[in-house]
Amino acid sequence: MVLKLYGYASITCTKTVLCVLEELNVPYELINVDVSKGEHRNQEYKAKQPFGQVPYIDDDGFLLYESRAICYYIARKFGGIGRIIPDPLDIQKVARFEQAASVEVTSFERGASGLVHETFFKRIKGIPNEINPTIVEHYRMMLENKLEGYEAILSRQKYIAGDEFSLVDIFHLFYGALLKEAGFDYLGSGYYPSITRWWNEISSRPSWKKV
Ligand SMILES: N[C@@H](CCC(=O)N[C@@H](CS)C(=O)NCC(=O)O)C(=O)O
Repeated sequence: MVLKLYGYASITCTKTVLCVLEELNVPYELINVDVSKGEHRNQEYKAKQPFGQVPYIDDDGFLLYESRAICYYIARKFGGIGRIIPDPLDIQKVARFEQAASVEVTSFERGASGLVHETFFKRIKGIPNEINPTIVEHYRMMLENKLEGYEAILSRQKYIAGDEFSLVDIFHLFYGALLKEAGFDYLGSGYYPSITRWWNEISSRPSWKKV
C-alpha cells in the first residue's frame, strides 16, 4: 500500500512533504483535505491530527503529523540517509545538520511565517484591512536581522547545513517562496548575494518545481 499524504497542496506546508517525496521518488497518494472548506476542523480529522491542521501521513496504518517529523520519517525509510539527512554515525555532520535545522525553526521560520501570515494570508483571506503595520515591521526586522547571519553562513558554504544539499534546505522552500508572494523578495533579489545564489539553486530543483 502506498504512503498516503493527507494535505492541501496549493498553499500549505503539505508542499514540504511533497517535495521530499518527489526528491526521493517515493510512490504516494495525495488525499486532498480542503482547508478552505474547513475539512480539517472536524472531530474525525482531529483524531488523526489533534491540532486540526495539515499535513499528516498514513503509512500502512502508521499515522504521523508535523511536516518536519514526517520528512525525517520518509527520509529514513525511503533511502534519504546520506542523500538528504546525514549518516547517524557521522556525529560531526549530524551536529552541523541539527544546528542548521534549529536555525531554520528559530531564525528563519519565525520571521518569515510571521510576515507571510500578517500580509499575504490576510490578503488572500480578503481581510487586508486587518494587516497591522507594527506587526509587519516587527517580523520584517526580525527576519532581516537573521538574514545577515544567513548571508555569512552561505558565503562560506554551499548549503545551509554544509556543502551538501539536505533536508534543511527543503525546509526553507515553502515560506521562502511565500515571502516573494507576500512582496518581500529577500531571498531571490540579489540584495544578499550568497543567499540568492543558494535560493536560486534550491528552488530550481526538479522536486520543488514539480511541487
Ligand atoms: N508545525 C505544523 C504546522 C501545521 C500548519 O501550520 N498547517 C497549516 C498549513 S501550513 C494549516 O493546517 N493551516 C490551516 C489551519 O490552521 O486552519 C507542521 O509543520 O505540520
